[in-house]
This record gives sequence, structure tokens and C-alpha cells, in this order.
Amino acid sequence: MHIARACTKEIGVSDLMDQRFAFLEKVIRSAGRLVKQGYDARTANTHAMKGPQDFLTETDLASEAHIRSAIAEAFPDDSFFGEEGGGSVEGNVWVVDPIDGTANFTRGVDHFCISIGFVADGVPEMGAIYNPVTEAFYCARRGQGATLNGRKLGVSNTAAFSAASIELGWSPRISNERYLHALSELLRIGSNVRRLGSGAMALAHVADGRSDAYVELHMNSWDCVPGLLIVSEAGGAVCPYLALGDLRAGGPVLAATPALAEGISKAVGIPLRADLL
Ligand code: LIP
Repeated sequence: MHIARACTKEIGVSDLMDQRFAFLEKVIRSAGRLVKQGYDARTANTHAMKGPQDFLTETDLASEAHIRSAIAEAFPDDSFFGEEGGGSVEGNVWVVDPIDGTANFTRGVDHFCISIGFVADGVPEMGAIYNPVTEAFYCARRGQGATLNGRKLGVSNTAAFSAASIELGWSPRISNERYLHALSELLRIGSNVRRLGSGAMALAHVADGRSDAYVELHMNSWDCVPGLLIVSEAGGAVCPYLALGDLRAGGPVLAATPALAEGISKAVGIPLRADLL
């Protein structure tokens, strides 16, 4: 599938983007088959720990290797940056989480997904999130809207914190003190606060209205770049992630239904516009 190199002379940049978008669905679904097989075949204690609360399975590695080699074959000039193997963030880069929510995966909780985005010179162009157990396939392309299994997505219209459900992500990368402060602020403004253990799925749930917002004080780019584009294309307000942080180092994440975004931003201290930095 040597799409890019064979065709670069004959096709323009937007055709190449179309090729990448079609490829994105194919590769995430094929990785999904592999991840589902790994999930069905898993046994207790077959994971390793990369650090505190940071799980790794053979399936994470196999899924990333599969996606990496498919991209290298189809678009050999594109860069690759993955959770397990790292890579380059220069130029046109695919950002890949082979399983987001690995802790859920290891315990038989089917709330996990594969998350893949494509960023062209700093601009997120497309993203997809796929849960191979529920077969929920979310995708978006910049300026063209977002879909869940082909159905157009829109964020919730919740306008009052007294009716809001906000998911707050956690990782040991941030001190418990800062996390607890954000939690207490979200409770203070009146919202219900959840945590389900997959940041990428959490963003997908903002895009489809199951949650009203997602907040995490630090996320890696492979977990959130695809989801932030999906939320934005579904009509949500998102923080300027790549201005607050960068692809390699990550940064804070806020994605919300528009009526609540400003209040959440003030409560947790994550700006919604780069000029407010
Ligand atoms: C983790 C997410 C978790 C989020 C963390 C981390 P992993 O990813 O699932 O919900 O809060 O920032 O990124 O390790 O499962 O790919």
C-alpha cells in the first residue's frame, strides 16, 4: 500500500489528505481486530508496569507495531509518534495510542480504545478513536465535522452546572494536591464529577454528549490530539492544547460543551484561548 510515494507527483495535497483519511479508518479497524483478540485471550497478571499506575501489555506493543508498519508502508515520508515506541514529531506526524485505557483492558473493563491522529506541521487534520469491543468508531477531519459510526456528532446542550457531568482525568504525572484542587473546584461550581479511566474515550464522550466536559491537568498527545479535534468538530470548545504544551511534552486538556466552557476554564485554570496565556 505505497500510497504516498507512488502518487505524490500525480495527486495534490488535498488528495493525499483524502488518502490518509481513508487509510486512518482501515488501520484503526485492523488494529482493533488485533486488540479485541488480545482482550478476549487475556489472562490475569499478564501485564508489566512501566511506572506507577502505568500498565503495559503485549497487545499494546503488537497494536503499535502493526499501526507503525502500516503507516511506514503507506506513507513513508510521514513521521510517527507512538506511546510505546516514541518517534519523531517533525513535519507530517501520526500520533498513536495503541490502547488508551490499558488499566481497564487488563481488568476486563471494556472501556478502552485505539486513538490515532494526523498533524500536518502543527495543525491537527484528522483523528479517530475506536473501541473494538463496542465497535464505536469516532472520527473527524478538520472543518468537516465529526461522526460516530457514520452519524454526525454534536456536543450536549447542558447549560447549568447543576445538571452537568464532567469527567476529570488523573495520572501520577500531576500531584494529588493539584488534582484534588481541580476536583474540589468542579464540585464547588455544582457539577457531578466522573472518572472512567480512558482519556481518549472521555473526549469521545464529550463529542457525543454523554459527558459535558473533560478536564485533565496533563495529557500526552497520543491520548488527546485525536479526541480534541473530534470534540471541536462536534461543536465543543477546546483549549489550545498545542499552544499550552506540545506534541512531545503534552499539556493540559479542557474540552467542553460551549455554555459551560468558560466557567470550567476559570475553575480549573486551563485557558480556552492562546492569547489568554
Ligand atoms: C491513560 C489514560 C487515563 C489518563 C492518563 C493516561 P493509557 O492512558 O487512559 O485515563 O487519565 O492521562 O493517558 O496509559 O491507558 O494509555
